[in-house]
Amino acid sequence: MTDATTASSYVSGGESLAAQASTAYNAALEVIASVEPRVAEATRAELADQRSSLKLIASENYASPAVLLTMGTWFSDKYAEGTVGHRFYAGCQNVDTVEALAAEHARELFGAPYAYAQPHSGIDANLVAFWSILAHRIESPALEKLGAKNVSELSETDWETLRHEFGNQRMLGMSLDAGGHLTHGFRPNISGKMFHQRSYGTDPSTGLLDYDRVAEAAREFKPLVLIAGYSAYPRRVNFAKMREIADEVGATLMVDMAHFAGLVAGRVFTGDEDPVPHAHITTTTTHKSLRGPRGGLVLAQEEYASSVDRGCPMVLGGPLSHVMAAKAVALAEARQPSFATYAQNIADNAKSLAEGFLKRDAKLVTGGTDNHIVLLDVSGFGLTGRQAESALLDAGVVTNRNSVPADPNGAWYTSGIRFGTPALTSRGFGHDEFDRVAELVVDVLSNTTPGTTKAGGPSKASYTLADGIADRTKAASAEMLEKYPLYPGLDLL
Ligand code: DSN
Repeated sequence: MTDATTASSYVSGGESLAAQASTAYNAALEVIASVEPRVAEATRAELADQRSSLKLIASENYASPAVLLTMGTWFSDKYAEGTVGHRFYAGCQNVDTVEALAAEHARELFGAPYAYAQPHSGIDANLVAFWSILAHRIESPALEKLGAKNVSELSETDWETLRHEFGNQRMLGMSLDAGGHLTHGFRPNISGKMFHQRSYGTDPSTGLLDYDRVAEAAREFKPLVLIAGYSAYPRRVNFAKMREIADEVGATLMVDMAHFAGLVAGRVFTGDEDPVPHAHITTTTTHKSLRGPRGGLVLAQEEYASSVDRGCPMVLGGPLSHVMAAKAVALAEARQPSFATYAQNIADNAKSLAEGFLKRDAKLVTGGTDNHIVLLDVSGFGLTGRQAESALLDAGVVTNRNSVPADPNGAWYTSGIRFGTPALTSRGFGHDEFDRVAELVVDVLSNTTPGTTKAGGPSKASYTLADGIADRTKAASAEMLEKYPLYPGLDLL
């Protein structure tokens, strides 16, 4: 096992490991090129792009070569619907091994009674959680009352009644513009259609979560599911308080920790800030701050285990066994002590980035950060999020635009840019580099002017970046990126 602190150390962990990874990738690219050379070329180009840009998308990271290589195997060819030891297909003994390992590492890492490694993504993990909550809270008691073992035994009338009840439950989650996720009850999303939904926002004057207001909304709305968690809220959440609110109104507390799972794994979030002991069900992705393969994971208290276990095939298609194998490898990496150092660095670096913006008079949602996200309100630069995102990309700074609370520009143009520190922290960036990143971003945005529409009005999309700024920024970034190379020693021919 190699040191997992940074992308420099986890790949170099020895020059011989980097040399072996080079051999593996060069051979793989040759085999791919013999069938479709354009895919091999795009794969090379992607590495070059990732190596040469400032990756600040809060939900992205760089997985280790061990994780990446694990995904490229014949596990991809195996069907394995069902659960470990109870499959709908023969010959799943090796899939059982890797799925059991992924679940064991997840339970140990997060101190969870039960873990389910099959979801293909975070949205799938959330769908499994919704299904599990409805099955446990609505279907099981109904079947018990009617003396039936499963829904096939129900009369048409009882089935219709159960379907009606299943489809008429309530969900309370954080609103999208306050930093919640689409799947937390946003109306256009399936979650907002499966459930009667209501959302809680943040305090308009501080941008912070107001637990009294959440409690008030919960008392009034009486949801079956209370969701905590976020994808663009730059602060920590008190999950013990959220559980108190859920208990008071008889709701199931579901926490979506997709964004900050790495900070939980690395024990940066502990006590009331650790969702796992407080939530009935916790969902996550494995590829963001957790730095694993692209995928999802569900953790649950025992009472929800059997319904989560039926996630496939009730909600999910056949598990991606090659990805479950990579989850086992990534979770093993995250159990190394060096991962805790990495996680702390993510949070420290976010503070450095926020301070870098604040000292240059930029406006941040909530005035700062205490997780891995910094949400910059770009209205002070006279720009929409869309203009800012594009100008930054021209200068080699990869971010994504994001709504700010009560955003006047809506979810498409937005007024914010979301920054995250997990990826560049993996490369080894520290305080000075993140301060420099803030300086470069402010320089680009200060030199961007909004365009006009054909009719002569203000455009929300077009912009002009002053001459020379893109090159100047790229040169400054290149200096830092060269000092902290991505996958050092991994040389493609
Ligand atoms: N797309 C993810 C993000 O960027 O936060 C959430 O699903």
